[in-house]
Amino acid sequence: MLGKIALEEAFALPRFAERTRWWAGMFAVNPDKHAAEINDITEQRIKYMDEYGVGFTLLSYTAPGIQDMWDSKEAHALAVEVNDYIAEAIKPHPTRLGALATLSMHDPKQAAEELRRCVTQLGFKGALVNDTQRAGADGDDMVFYDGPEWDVFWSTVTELDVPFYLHPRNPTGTIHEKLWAKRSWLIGPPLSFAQGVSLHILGMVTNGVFDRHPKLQIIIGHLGEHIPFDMWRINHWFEDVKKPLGLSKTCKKTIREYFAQNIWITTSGHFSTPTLDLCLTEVGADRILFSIDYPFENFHDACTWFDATELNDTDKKKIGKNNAANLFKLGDFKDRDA
Ligand code: GRE
Repeated sequence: MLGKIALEEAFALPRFAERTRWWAGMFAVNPDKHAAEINDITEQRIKYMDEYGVGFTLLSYTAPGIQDMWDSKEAHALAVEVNDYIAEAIKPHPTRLGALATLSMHDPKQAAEELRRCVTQLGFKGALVNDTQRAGADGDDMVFYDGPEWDVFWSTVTELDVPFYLHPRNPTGTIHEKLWAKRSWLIGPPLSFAQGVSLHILGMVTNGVFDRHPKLQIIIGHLGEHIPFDMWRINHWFEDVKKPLGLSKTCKKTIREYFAQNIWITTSGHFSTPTLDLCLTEVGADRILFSIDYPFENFHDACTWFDATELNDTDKKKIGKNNAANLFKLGDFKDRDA
């Protein structure tokens, strides 16, 4: 399919070569290739897009990124640097490349203002944040965005009318030490990423973020971070047990309604037809977006899988490009009408 849109696609800052190597050491079989691909914005990336029928890519700063920085001043300064850097880099390619804002999530007001700058002055299409923000004197605290103190931020997101991508990061501090250190092969895509993001998004659901901000649009990757598989059981326990026990005070709608009205899932890094079929049943084609997860995954696997998947033409176009083009209000991009 030509003109696909991909939106969980990472870049790094070339000056952080050592950091890129550290992360690649956990997640890339060929760290040199990975480093070259993640630092490139417009050469190899656009060649792959042309080869595999990707019309438009939305770029975001790689995990764990700013969410790994517990000094709030340093975190904000780097977020601004990253946003200015990528705005400049994509400028010559407005019909091929867009960007999602990188944000320091220490202070809801500051995060809201940087998002506003990125959207209104730099033309960014939304934000991507890597799960909880590390905080505290030694980085052992974690800031979740599901409490009322974040209402000022979510109000700005809905006022700007842009989506927010809740992306995973690695477990750190005491959580890492107690749960993952002796099970380190499970860190990342095998388990920890989905656990982190599903806890966070379901925290937003149960703490009433979507009831207070009914227009808010949140995207999660990896075909829904295990939640679609658990939809029936979550719904059963919310409706039949937790709501009679008090959950109904903060969470008025059903989990399926939040997925229909507020939550999107992408195919990033999860190229399985049986899982996609499950998601089509539990979430529906109107809420699924194609993505790759480059360079942690590759164009070939993502695109040849999606192109060969048997779907009716309408659903394939929705998932491959139309849903994302509408959600991000994209203008012209390559092969939009192909
Ligand atoms: C990502 O950022 O999406 C990612 C990683 C590491 C491994 C897999 C992955 O940062 O998808």
